[in-house]
Amino acid sequence: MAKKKLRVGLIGYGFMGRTHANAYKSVGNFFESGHEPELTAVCARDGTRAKAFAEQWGVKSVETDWRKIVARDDIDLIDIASPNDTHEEIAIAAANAGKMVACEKPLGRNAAESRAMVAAVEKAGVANMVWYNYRRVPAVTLAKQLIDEGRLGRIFHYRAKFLQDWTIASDLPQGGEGLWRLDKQVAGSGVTGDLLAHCIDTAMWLNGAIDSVSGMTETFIKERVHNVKGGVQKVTIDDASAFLARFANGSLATFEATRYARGHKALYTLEINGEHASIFWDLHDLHRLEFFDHKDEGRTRGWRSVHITDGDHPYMDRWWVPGLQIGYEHTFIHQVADFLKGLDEGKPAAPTFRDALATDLVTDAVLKSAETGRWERVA
Ligand code: SOE
Repeated sequence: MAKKKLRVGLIGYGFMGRTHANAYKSVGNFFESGHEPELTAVCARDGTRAKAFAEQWGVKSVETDWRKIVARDDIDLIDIASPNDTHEEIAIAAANAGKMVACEKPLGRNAAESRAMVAAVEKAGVANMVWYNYRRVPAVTLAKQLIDEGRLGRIFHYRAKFLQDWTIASDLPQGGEGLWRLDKQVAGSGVTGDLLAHCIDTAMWLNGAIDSVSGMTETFIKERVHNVKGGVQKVTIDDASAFLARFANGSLATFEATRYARGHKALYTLEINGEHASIFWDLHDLHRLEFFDHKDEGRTRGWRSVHITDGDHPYMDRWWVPGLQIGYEHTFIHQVADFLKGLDEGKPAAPTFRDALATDLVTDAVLKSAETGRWERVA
């Protein structure tokens, strides 16, 4: 059967642009679908570098103005992999032009921006998704299956952290390429929107809605040279952010993210303690799920370290042979595969813009609580 082309216009060619391009190119080799992505255009302000990206990744054409790519008739999906301050305007224009929209996380710099984006895609009735890729780590997807099957029973605790150490140097500038995550005007917030947003998305997927939060943030380096504005400027992002939370299901949670945990590069861990069983997962060892089941026979009961590489594990029947693991880039391939499946079946692929708005409502509440010093309800 002839496949329907999904002509992608990719905006942004940085780290995330590469993960997305790789996913579109690889997905068809491993997952069947009636839709076949084609990298039709890439857009970036620097035409020479956009051209180099296009040559490397086999993208058919190059634009330097995102409005042109949105206006093109030969594009079905606009994929936004550019810095956070561009998401809202591009997503709304794309939806208004009737395009499907995929957007890097966080959806908006704050929930107000995300709300406007949700309204635009829902009004236009176009397919949409946000790249919260860690849901598609097979071990994390398996955790979701186990929870949904009731294997953990009532959940008491959720614990997540995302630790990095790349901004400790006080002479690291803020702003511009590779460093816009340090510039609040562009990023919206620091680690709250960049790292905790991942933890929150996974947490709400696994354990339901978050009702209220009590947060604290800190900016350890108060001033940095600004690559775009010039001179030494105040740093206004949060370098570290931690919060307590109450979930709607009555469970309690702690969340922590920082870029000042010397020695940790991307240590995203989560632990869930239920009445019957507990789960622990660590991004540095992403193909393992640690599982403790109290129902096991007492004398040999203990934490099992399950190697999530067998054919009956989520997504793994599409890859190599049992025992051989996959990695970070595969989470993006899985996300495209699920998006294509959604198109085949006429169903939305999660997380949609609306799902990602829920995350931004939590990050807004965390930042507000850090300011007020009070518990805040999630709007
Ligand atoms: C920040 O360093 C970052 O690249 C995030 O922006 C990504 O979302 C995360 O997956 C890895 O870390």
